[in-house]
Amino acid sequence: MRVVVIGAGVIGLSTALCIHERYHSVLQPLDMKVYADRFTPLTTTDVAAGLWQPYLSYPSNPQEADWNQQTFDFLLSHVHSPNAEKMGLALISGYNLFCKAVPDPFWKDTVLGFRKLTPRELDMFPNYNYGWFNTSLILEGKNYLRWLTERLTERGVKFFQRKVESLEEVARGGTDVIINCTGVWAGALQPDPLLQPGRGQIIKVDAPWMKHFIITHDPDGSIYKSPYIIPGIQTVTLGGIFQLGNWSELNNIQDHNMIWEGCCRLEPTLKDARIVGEWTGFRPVRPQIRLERERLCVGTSNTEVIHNYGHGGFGLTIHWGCALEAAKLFGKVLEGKKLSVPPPSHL
Ligand SMILES: Cc1cc2nc3c(=O)[nH]c(=O)nc-3n(C[C@H](O)[C@H](O)[C@H](O)COP(=O)(O)OP(=O)(O)OC[C@H]3O[C@@H](n4cnc5c(N)ncnc54)[C@H](O)[C@@H]3O)c2cc1C
Ligand SMILES: *[C@@H]1O[C@H](CO)[C@@H](O)[C@H](O)[C@H]1NC(C)=O
Ligand SMILES: *[C@@H]1O[C@H](CO)[C@@H](O)[C@H](O)[C@H]1NC(C)=O
Ligand SMILES: CC(=O)N[C@H]1CO[C@H](CO)[C@@H](O)[C@@H]1O
Repeated sequence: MRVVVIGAGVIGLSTALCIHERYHSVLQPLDMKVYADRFTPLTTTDVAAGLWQPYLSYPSNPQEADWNQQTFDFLLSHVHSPNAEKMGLALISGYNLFCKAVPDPFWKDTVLGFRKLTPRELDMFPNYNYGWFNTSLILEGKNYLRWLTERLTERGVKFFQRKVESLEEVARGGTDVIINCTGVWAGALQPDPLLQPGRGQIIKVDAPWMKHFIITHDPDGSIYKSPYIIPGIQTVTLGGIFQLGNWSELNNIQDHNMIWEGCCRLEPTLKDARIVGEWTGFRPVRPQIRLERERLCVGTSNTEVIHNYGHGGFGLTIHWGCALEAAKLFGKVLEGKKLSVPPPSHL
């Protein structure tokens, strides 16, 4: 069985690992390759703050709520393992701030200790008068991609730096299953009018005294367009930019000033923080994640494609649930190819 995974962000590498873990013992040999034109530290995943945090509104596909929950449970089960530090995984608590009362989010029972802010807590944030406190998880993309790469390398998975021009070219190479995890660039391989870039820009600072995340929410309800501060393992991410449809990969000075001034207003001690770096990235925005099978007929070859892209501003938050779903689809492909495989008991 020859499998090619396109994409080396969190979605590609976690899907590759999940499928390899579940099927390598029943498929001898399982020849898996990862093709990508960018690897860590140059992917969108490396730009993300890595907070476990769905959007506030219930997803239009209810399965996405389950995939978020499965990812939180998977990560929580690892948070006290000896691997957690290498994975870039840690507990983190913090504040969500609003200008007016809002309904509780659908994930309030997923995170730990969700509650509304008290008047004394709100006194710390003069421009806001409603909010939540909870404990969640941080999963830093850079560490996590390195960790996933090590696990895959141990399993004999091979990595190739190349740009895939078409799925057909990969199919002609004699691939049985292509797993398509190309993020915001998926549209270049197969036009997808539903997929758009949600441009973000972030500043990373050295501010080890910041121990809580602080996320403000725009009164008009649009997500990540107002200041947020998210401490990671080494540095703190400052952001608040979300521009739909903008493909500019350059850091912009107006955006820089908006982030810096907004975050310093929220947390004046940041004025003294040293800037470590600044990055721009594109959230793969889509009304729903595309996670489905498609058969590709090229000449005589019969290649199956499993698509897994369009994870917006919550790819780290939802990745493991999606990897589990992709592994289920992979099992169905095997059944279709009459490689009848007993379903692994833990799926
Ligand atoms: C500023 C910002 C902050 C964010 N913060 C968070 C957060 O706190 N929490 C959270 O959960 N999410 C966050 N996100 C969202 C998260 O980063 C994305 O949802 C996630 O990284 C998407 O992962 P991916 O693997 O699909 O894409 P990517 O990481 O972009 O990986 C795509 C891969 O596909 C490869 N590829 C694409 N096309 C081709 C091709 N034709 N040939 C070969 N290779 C190809 C690329 O080279 C790359 O390896 C944030 C995003 C941004 C921009
Ligand atoms: C891969 O997915 C992208 C979107 O993710 C899509 O545009 C592209 O057509 C897919 N490639 C293949 C070969 O299916
Ligand atoms: C896109 O972003 C760039 C960089 O921030 C900016 O200069 C440009 O005006 C933006 N374009 C649109 C259409 O928003
Ligand atoms: C623990 C945690 O932070 N959970 C949630 C708390 O609130 C933020 C703000 O939205 C959410 O993103 C987190 O998922």
